[in-house]
Amino acid sequence: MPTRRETLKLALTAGALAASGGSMALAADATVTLPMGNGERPLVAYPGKRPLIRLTTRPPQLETPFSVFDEGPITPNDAFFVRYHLAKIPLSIDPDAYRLTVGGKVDNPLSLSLHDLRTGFEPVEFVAVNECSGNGRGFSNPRVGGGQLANGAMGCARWKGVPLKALLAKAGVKPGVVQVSFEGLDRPLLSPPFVKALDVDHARDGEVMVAYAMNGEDLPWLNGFPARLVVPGYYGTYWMKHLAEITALDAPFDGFWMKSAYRIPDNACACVEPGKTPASTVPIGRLNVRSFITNLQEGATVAANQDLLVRGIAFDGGYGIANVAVSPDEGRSWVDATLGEDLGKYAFRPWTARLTLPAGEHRLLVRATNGAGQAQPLEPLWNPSGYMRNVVECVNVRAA
Ligand SMILES: Nc1nc2c(c(=O)[nH]1)N[C@H]1C(S)=C(S)[C@@H](COP(=O)(O)O)O[C@H]1N2
Ligand SMILES: [Mo]
Repeated sequence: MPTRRETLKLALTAGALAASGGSMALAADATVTLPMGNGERPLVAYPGKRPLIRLTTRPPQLETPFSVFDEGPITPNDAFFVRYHLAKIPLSIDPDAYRLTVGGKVDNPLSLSLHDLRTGFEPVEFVAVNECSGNGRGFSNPRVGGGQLANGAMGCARWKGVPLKALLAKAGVKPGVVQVSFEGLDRPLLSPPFVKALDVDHARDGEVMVAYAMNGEDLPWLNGFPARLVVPGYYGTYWMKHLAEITALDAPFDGFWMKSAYRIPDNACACVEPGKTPASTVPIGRLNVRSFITNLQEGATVAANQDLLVRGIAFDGGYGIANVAVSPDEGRSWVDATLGEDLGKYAFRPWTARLTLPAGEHRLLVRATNGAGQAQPLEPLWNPSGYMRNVVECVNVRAA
């Protein structure tokens, strides 16, 4: 049973959502200008969230201000980005009435309460990055359609929940099942329902989780209360929020969001010549390796000829970060960074490096290499959906 405190919190959250008129179009506190054409965005505090960069109102889509990533390798719940596709997001959920069903080609269909999820299974816990496939899409050149995101559509949290494997085992997946599909409580106005699928072996790998806690608290409403899928190492599109239905399928799922959307060029770079259309595509999969400088803002002035601490984060799709290097001179030379606390192979890995810059303008670069030897490209790779951006990032500073 949810505690009195939880019920109260939920009532407050639902009340705040309803008070905002269902569309949740809250007033802006301020604006920010992202470094891209038409980059002006309002900063808006939604229920359970600090002011975040608003991309759309219905459904709400919120980006994390980049300075948050300098606070540490765990993204606070109130700063975690929000992405939805469908106009009708749930505005009230009764935690007592909520049920997660496991059905389709199974021997014993399940209907589980939140209480069942919390107490009926051995919980697992790990830290993992959730990144939207379109993170950084707004920097695509030539530009592409879709949400014009800067790099704030990512976050790293400690997730706790039930291994999907345990739920599927309890339901008894029938022989011949090839995929498992997932649907949440949000509903479309006109578009196809948001349903995603994983191959059954992936679904049963013991790592994919139905999470009911995030950084030691209930999931924030806008991040999928009361339970969501966590697919470590994979792009956020598979991390179904407000998870309601799990279905075992004896044929590959061919709904719109698998067959037509979230597909990448079927080649090693997931890229094509800018402006071209790929010959064939496959569903998006693991996160590309990325790294960011977090403590120096674009255009910052730093002290010349003195020890300069450069700090940031790196992550990848689960091979782990092997190396981070910083270049003080646009890539002519590289200085190895020192890797910080290891929160697990799916987590943000903090790093620090020390540079001494002579007086003048400097373009600092950062590049990560993962445990599989994959490194970030120096030139951006392009695809028509602006997915999987992972070019070496730069920050221009002036030493004086
Ligand atoms: N129910 C539901 N789950 C969803 C989505 C959605 O539109 N509806 N969007 C997905 C996408 S594309 C991303 S990037 C992540 C974003 O997770 P977040 O909003 O918690 O940051 O949620 C995924 N899960
Ligand atoms: Mo996404």
